Amino acid sequence: MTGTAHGQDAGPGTVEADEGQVVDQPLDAEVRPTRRASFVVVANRLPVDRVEHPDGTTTWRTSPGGLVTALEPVMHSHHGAWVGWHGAPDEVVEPFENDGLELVPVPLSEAEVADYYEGFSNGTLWPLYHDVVVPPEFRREWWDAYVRVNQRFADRTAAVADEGAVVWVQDYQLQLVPQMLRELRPDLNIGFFLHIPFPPTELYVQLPWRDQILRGLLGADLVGFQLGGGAQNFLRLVRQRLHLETRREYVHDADGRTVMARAYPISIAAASLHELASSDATAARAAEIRADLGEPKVLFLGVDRLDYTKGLLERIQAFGELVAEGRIDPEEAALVQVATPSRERVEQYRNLRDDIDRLVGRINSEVARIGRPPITYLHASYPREEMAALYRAADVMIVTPLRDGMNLVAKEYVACRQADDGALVLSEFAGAARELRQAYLINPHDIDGLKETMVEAMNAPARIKARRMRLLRRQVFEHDIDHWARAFLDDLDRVVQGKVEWPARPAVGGGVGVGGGTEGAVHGPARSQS
Ligand code: GDG
Repeated sequence: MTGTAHGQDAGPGTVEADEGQVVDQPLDAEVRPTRRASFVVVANRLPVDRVEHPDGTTTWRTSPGGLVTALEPVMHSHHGAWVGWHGAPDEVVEPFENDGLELVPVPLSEAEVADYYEGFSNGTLWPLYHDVVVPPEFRREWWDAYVRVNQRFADRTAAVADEGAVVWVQDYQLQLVPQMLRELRPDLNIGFFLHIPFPPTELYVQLPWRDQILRGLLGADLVGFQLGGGAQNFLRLVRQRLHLETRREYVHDADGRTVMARAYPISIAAASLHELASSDATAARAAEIRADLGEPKVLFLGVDRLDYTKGLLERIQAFGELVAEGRIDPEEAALVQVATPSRERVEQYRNLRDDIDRLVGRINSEVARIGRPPITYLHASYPREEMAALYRAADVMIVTPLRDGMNLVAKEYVACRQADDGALVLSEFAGAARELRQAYLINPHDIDGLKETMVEAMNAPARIKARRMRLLRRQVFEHDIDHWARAFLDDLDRVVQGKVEWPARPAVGGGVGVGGGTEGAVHGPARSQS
């Protein structure tokens, strides 16, 4: 397998760089979009990467990643704009059009990348929201940068959004944007979706800026979470910390607006991924992968960003012990682990990489025989086609996060099945476990349990696997990315059109909401005007 960076060739979604030019302007200069848009996505990163060619020319190419994978189909069905960082620090790039989308680059200085992105987003919020798997750091200069950069995102979004546009803000890096944007543009309809878990209140309240972030999110009309539990945590905090009235999924905000908080489990473009996996080229590549690995009877596969939340060490440890104990014969079974490079300037990620290198090296070296090592560890990023071939080739997919908002890899594996074969071993701490009940569910902290389940999945009779996979496939194909986006955008529309009634308070007992407010009153969720 070749570890090429994916998509090196110019192809669809590639534009020449006479558009998207670097200009000599301050970072906070006013932005001039080429046109205004009625649908705007705001995310930390633009869905493109710049490619510099040997002849000195540069192009922009559609880039991979969880969020991009998730939103691409939605953006293409709308004529929209996308606001996000273009990936290079200390550089101002003019808005440009790519593949029918207006792209609005948000510049970040080198220090802001360190403080807003690597610092507050990935050193404070990411671990805090993932059950403090590693200790979050609370640094005031990181928070200051987070506020400043969120304001810049809000300013740029306000410049590109048309009157009354729908703006969909994405994820934990931009939680202050809804409120900042509402202050600038009360005419906008604002949705926010959090891709990672929203933590239990006991953990969340550690955050020194807990109230500011809750207020930031409440600037949206609709706040979406992966799971109902996240929405519940948020609603509880809004009551406890901000003393606002909530009833069922609704918050009655101080300015008289109704904000809805609800779960929208994200998914994948299942049909198009299945089509890719079904092609002759993918079939040939899948066969080639198995041949290169020595035609194992059972091919285990792991695919993750290299992140401490993903349970990579637990999984590799479990596989290594099964090999050492002779319960997995390395002549007959192999593990391929793809670990896509991620956040490499953050210390904990560098440490994790070293730990995995050591563990894989130890396991492979302990199998004292000449031939292929039992673990093929690939610290690289691959094209979509190669991912589809890997998924197609694998007999047992192992997804073991310690905490994960959803986990798209689990759904992608299911979508790539050609028949009701294969087995999915899935952590109960991935959001996906709520929907994929027929997976082999495991607790990744319980290495013995994980080992038992890996053996069970490996040896399960075809008929048992088929029954499970049939149900998994139905779930994934019936709840795809279009379903997710439609559900969110339809609800956003209902909230802003005033179709969602502030629920009447139940007569006695029951009722989720507590707190002050007008007893029994029914408010239409008025759209706030300036
Ligand atoms: C966050 C949340 C939530 C990985 N390596 C390659 C590659 N990938 C793709 C996978 C998948 C995506 O990246 C990873 O998505 P996940 O959902 O597994 O995880 P996060 O990156 O942590 O995403 C997560 C998600 O947002 C969406 O809301 O599910 O819980 O943490 O699509 O296939 N793609 C290619 N080459 C690689 O080497 N092309």
